[in-house]
Amino acid sequence: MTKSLNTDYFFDEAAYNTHDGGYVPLAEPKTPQQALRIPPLLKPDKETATDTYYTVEAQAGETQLLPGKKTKTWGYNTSLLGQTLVFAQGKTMHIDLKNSLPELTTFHWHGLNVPGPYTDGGCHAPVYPGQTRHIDFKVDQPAATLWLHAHPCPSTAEQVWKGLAALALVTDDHEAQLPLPHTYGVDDVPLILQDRRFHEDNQWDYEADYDPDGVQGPTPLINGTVNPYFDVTTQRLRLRLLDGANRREWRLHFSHDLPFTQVASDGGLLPEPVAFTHLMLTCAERAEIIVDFGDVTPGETVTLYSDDVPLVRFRVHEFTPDTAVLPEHLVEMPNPDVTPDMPIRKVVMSGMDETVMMDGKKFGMQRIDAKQQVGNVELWDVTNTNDMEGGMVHPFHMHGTQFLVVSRNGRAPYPNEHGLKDTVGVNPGETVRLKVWFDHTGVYMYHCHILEHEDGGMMAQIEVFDPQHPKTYKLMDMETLMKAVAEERGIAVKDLHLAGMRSYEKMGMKM
Ligand SMILES: [Cu+2]
Repeated sequence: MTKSLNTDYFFDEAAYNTHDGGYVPLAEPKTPQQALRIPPLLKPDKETATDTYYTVEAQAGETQLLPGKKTKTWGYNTSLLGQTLVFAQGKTMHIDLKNSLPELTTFHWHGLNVPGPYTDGGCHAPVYPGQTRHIDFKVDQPAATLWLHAHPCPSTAEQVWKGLAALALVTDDHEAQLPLPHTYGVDDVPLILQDRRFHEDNQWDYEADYDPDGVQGPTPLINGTVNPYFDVTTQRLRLRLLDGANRREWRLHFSHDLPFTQVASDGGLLPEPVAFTHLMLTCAERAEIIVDFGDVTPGETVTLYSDDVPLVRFRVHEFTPDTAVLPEHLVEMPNPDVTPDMPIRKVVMSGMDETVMMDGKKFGMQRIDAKQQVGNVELWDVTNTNDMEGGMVHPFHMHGTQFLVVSRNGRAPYPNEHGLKDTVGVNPGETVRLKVWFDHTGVYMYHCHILEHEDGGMMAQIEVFDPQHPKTYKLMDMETLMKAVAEERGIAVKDLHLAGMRSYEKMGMKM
């Protein structure tokens, strides 16, 4: 067990979202506490020793979030968020992606090592209303908390805001035999951290709340629950934390600074457990933490906060003493050598509001910005040059790979960044060096995961190629997408004004 206890958030305080011009502070809900919703596990259509068959249906519905009128929401196999998928390592998944929404969407598997761009489910893989797309892939990565979310250009942010986000848990034999809590919903509990603003009749209104630097709301929404409590019936609780918000950072800590142990990050187990009292997550990052209630008297409540606002109240009940001790070493980390003679790749995230760009350009769907040979191991230097008004942290995300964080401005990464990651928060004026390799060929997006920044163009794409087997890809184009969306809405293309398009329009650029 790591002896040192980390008590700070590590990120640059001056760049916290609390300093944004348009920052929306969280407020403690005034409505009664309710039991934390646990996303149900999705039942496979069929399962054999080697194969699992799922149907994932994007659908519109209504959800009782506040007393009074239900809120119109979207979800996967449910009215809000989604049912949780389980991907057992080594098995082949066969998934029908069904779109029962009134508009086109895509199904992106965030953190999953699969071929791009169609299986990966970015902007090039739209599923039109009433249609179904089928994907198959072999699960070939370690146990991890991944997620599924919509990723259509340029409406990713709006569709996620409406509710399109679900969990996908990769399992493997190594993780299963570790002394970690494993009972889903009882001592192994996901916490999808989001925020929303409720308007008249308890409805969400993305357009009304639009901010090109990221849409926020004052009400914490945890697994789609306003003001949740959770009944703790075991000494140790494993929380799978996901920053599923469009823009919000979460600065997490428990009442009385109860320490906790992080055991996994985005791509799976950390090489060693790390003890914390405070933990900051940027958009799309995940952390699995073990909270030990051994010193808490049954009957007491332990509260999880972000900054000074309560998120979840853990009501501690009687439990059987648990003496399990985590091993000092959790998993062997892959650390391949960099391929000789490869120049260091440079990526620059710049700007704020409508000026956001990647390498001085806004995203172009039909433009390949970089190429990397499959299997090659390269260093990527990812820089955030945005220092306007103290700047902001941009969470840099790559599709199709789990990378290693090598350094931050030449110094060691944060204590919980020694595992595989797919998203890393980059401070203003900082260069984060990554070690990047891809196992599959394809076209993959990489972008800021503040969802309004990616829709606004802080995004690029890389082709991962195999020189022995060159491929061509049918890449989507804006014209086709805009025509489809206009048709769905029964309006002319010229009258279509999706939020994400405004950043391009204001900069006089074409999508
Ligand atoms: Cu950003």
